[in-house]
Amino acid sequence: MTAATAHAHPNIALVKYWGKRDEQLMLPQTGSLSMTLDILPTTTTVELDPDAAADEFVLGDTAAGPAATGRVVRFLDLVRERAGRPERAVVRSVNTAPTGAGMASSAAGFAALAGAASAAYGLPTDARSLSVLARRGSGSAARSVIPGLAVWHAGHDDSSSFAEPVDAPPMRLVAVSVDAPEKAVSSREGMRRTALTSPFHTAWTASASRDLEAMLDACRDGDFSRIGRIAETNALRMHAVTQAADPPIRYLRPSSIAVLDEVQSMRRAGLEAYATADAGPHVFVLARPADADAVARALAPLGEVRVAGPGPGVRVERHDER
Ligand code: 2P0
Repeated sequence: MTAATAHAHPNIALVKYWGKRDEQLMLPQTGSLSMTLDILPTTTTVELDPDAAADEFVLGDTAAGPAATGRVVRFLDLVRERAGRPERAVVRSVNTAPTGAGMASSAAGFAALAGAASAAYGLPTDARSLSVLARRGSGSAARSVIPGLAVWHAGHDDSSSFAEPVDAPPMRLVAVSVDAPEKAVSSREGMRRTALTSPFHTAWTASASRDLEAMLDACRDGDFSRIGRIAETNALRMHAVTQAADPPIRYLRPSSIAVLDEVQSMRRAGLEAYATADAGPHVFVLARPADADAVARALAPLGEVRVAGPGPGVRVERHDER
């Protein structure tokens, strides 16, 4: 039997991905930029079993449900096709993100699965190959392969759509998990509905492309204030385009808005911080390292706070063949 284990972390986009150009290949309409975090890692082991008739997916201590298992099996089918190997596998994944923290994302999960499956089936494990492969499981997983700040190039075909590192000034993200129900509309469905029905969708893709260019400039200049302003504006534009869908999609809850308001008043009081939020109610606040604790203290009454820094990319451990 051959087995491999990989570790990966969640990432939060500072310029968001919200729309696919090709659902089959998981090509995004626009590029995006994110920070891979140093908290809440996922560890995944893939063990090939030549005698098994089907793949098995164990999440934590229990067998995963049919939807999650189906996504893993489709991903392994792609790996088997690329590797030219037929073996089925047992996939064991341990996610340290507590349920409801808003970071039980598929990004860390598919980045770790791409790493472990590539090593187990004998595919290349360099960052670019893993980023291309992880993308096929979940778009944002392409970015969790990369440490720290990562730009995911939209690309024009399978091999040109991958993430790579970007230099940026030292920053922290304060995760604020608010008290609110989890999203009712998945990102995948949300993106689809937005593209099909939101009259602002064309404006969104144009502005997201401009935001990415401006963000890359700001990162090159090491300009924290500009990075923060672009991130907050871009996030609110993403929420605006989803709210204009039919039926409307609203991910932000009153408890999320309270955090956005508090971040604005912090700035007025001279503490520089900027907010972003994904397809859920939780808010992530960008701060300079020296300000992160003060920002976390100010936001603690509004939710459960965790201070995250830039984290490592995917790490692969190959096990001995037995
Ligand atoms: C992002 N999100 O850039 C955006 C912003 C959520 C809001 O990528 O369909 O799990 O698997 O490619 O990557 C979440 O969507 O969606 C996401 P699929 P994914 O982080």
